Amino acid sequence: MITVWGGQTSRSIRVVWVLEEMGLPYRLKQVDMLADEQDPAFLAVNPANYIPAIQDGDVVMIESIAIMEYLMARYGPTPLAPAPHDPAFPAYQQFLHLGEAGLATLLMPVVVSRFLAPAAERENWGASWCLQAFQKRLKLVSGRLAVSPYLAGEMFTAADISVTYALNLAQRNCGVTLGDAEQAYLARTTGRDAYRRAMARSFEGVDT
Ligand SMILES: N[C@@H](CCC(=O)N[C@@H](CS)C(=O)NCC(=O)O)C(=O)O
Repeated sequence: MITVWGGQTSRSIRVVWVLEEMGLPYRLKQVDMLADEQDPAFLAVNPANYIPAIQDGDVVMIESIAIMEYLMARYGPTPLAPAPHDPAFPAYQQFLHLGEAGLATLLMPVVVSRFLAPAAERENWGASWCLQAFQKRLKLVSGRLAVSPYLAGEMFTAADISVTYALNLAQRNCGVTLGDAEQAYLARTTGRDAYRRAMARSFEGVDT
């Protein structure tokens, strides 16, 4: 059984969403990243103390996109991951990684400045720069959605799972206003049954 260590509104939703799309059994353990003390069992899995992480038999993995790629490769094939010879593959690969490396990562300084920094440090140059860089890179998503319903093309893939998390985070916690095309796109991706199940599981509580 795959164990996912995650949190309710964290990047673990990407992992749980992939598991739900693929119909794989898993159990979910909630980690409170703001707690003063962390569960030693979790720290044994990820001594760097961040989520998501998975345990699958002897395999331990950290980093949401890497975990998604592992699950799709180990338990696929799945339409979530187009094969390398598929014409959709280059765009798939690009947007799968853009979602974290190019978008969500830039939002972390914005989130911690807004919600965790001392009042005097909330408005800071670094966080403003990150937000501007995010807006610039968002043009890649908007341009793609102007010509296709999903980021890899006609079909929903894991690239959409990756980028949907980043767009939701931007809207929810960073004051970013998305355009009509991006809103319609989010309605398409988050309207999927597997997303609804993943959200329900993530908010359900702790699996033993
Ligand atoms: N690049 C990592 C980012 C992970 C990350 O930033 N996780 C957040 C929750 S969504 C976290 O645990 N933050 C607390 C920390 O880093 O101390 C991934 O995609 O998994």
